[in-house]
Amino acid sequence: MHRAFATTTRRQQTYLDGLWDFCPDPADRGFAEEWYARFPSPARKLWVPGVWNTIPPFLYYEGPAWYRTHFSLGPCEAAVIHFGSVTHQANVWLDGEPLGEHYGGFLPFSFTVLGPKAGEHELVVRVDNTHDMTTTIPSASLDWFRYGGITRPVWVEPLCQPGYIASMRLTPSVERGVPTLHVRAELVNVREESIRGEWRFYADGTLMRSDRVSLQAFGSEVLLFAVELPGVALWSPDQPNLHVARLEFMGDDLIERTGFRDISVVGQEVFLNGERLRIRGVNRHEDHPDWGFALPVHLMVKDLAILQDLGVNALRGAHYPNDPRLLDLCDEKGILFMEEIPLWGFSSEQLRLDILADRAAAMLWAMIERDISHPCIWAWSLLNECATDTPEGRLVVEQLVQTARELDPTRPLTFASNRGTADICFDLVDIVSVNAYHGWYRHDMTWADFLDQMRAYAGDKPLLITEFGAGGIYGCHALDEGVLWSEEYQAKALTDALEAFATREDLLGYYVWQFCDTRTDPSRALGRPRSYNNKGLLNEYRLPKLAYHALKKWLRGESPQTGQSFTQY
Ligand code: ADA
Repeated sequence: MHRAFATTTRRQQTYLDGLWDFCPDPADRGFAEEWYARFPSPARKLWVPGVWNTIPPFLYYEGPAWYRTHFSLGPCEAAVIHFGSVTHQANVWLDGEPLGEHYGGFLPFSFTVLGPKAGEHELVVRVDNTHDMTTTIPSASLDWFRYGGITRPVWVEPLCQPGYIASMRLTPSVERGVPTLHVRAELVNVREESIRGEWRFYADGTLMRSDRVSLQAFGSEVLLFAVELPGVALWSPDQPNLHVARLEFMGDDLIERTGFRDISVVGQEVFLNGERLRIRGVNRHEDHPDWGFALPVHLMVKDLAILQDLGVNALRGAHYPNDPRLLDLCDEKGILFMEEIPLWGFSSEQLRLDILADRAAAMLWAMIERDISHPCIWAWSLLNECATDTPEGRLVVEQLVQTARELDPTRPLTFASNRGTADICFDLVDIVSVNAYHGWYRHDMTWADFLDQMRAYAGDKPLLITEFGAGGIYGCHALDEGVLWSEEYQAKALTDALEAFATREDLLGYYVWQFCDTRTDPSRALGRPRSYNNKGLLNEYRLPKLAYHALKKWLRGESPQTGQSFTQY
């Protein structure tokens, strides 16, 4: 399944999970030797969805690699082949013929094949996870591992009728107190003759709208309408009420799930359904030693159970669009989510390059398009630690703000900055978000002074700490909490920061860096023992460190240092 619920009652969906033929192509010979038509033999086998960098001998392989599988189709009008995510460049062939290509890991794409023959088909994908400093997002400078692979499900949908629903985007909002759903859907005709049919839109099983529509030969029609649902229960972290929307057209249907909540920014505060919001969150990469980016669903369920045990109310999907199933689970559990594109650490020289600015806008668009219906998403983040203290950074932020607002005027926008008071882009967004590591990378200023400084700078906008934390190697203990890399040091640095935050009524909240230890780029080994980013509250196998227990106590209103109860703002 590519979602945590069924997305259709009518279409057949064949998931291509399994062992695919696999051939790395370090010399990049595959195109010239037409591997899409003659796959090298004998081939290795690799599990899809997955990454190749968890399996010797490909632990550090970066470059092109080819995958092949087979599937069969019965008689049908057309078939759609969906990819949940390929990191990062994908070129796809069906039966030796090119279907198309896609750039942008962590985001979905699909191809529609008209009139495919019934029987066996061969699907070949060339995946390239090469990262560079001038064309790719993310770039080659990273603090996470540059995994390559077909990292999320691939599935085929045969379409047995001429008209089908190509997409459905739901934007939930609460307008003048009334839960409202803005619907955009695209209906497509896959036949060479015009067709006419009825569409029907249901909310929680009740027919809300219907109409007849004519589609030209191979034509399409966009439906745009809003439905009001007065009286339906709102979504909130305490009561994550969800609602099901279903669109039907000529024997096809698509299902999406959503929830209604009102998010507004007023001065220094953010309100959720009229109540002052406080973020108590953690940052989380999609990473595990055995799975890389391609986390199985049971691990997502486990991670969320750990987060609930910890007592946080929010996740930041640092630093890229997360698996939609994780977002579905956050919707169900009432965990607030901040999502961002992997525009991480780009310099002004990079941001000046059109290809990067265009790719960033395209990725932002695709992320919002994919995830707009999730009630758990309370804000979009445009980037992380880029040159937002330069005019080049400002131009890119302007472009991204415009892109995001065009698609989703309902959610606040922000970006995570490490430029402090030198940042020149905060006026363009709704929330001032800062990453800061006092007590770890920096010892020249206290948290209290930093927060005073940032408050003065943020003026009448909400202030959010999108990252803070310290390194601690699991199992490394010291009698003295001043010993760097010990669990004791990490827990102390975290608690010091939390104590400073607790005195600030004007702080929207914080996200700890980070949920668990994550594999990082080998070039960072000197500052990253084990080649891991060791700032996790848990280690990479999800075993808790002292910092986990300290935060858990803190979130229950008990000071880990004095054991006394206190009130948090
Ligand atoms: C940055 C960055 C994170 C991580 C962190 C760290 O703030 O955004 O991805 O690299 O620093 O651990 O230093």
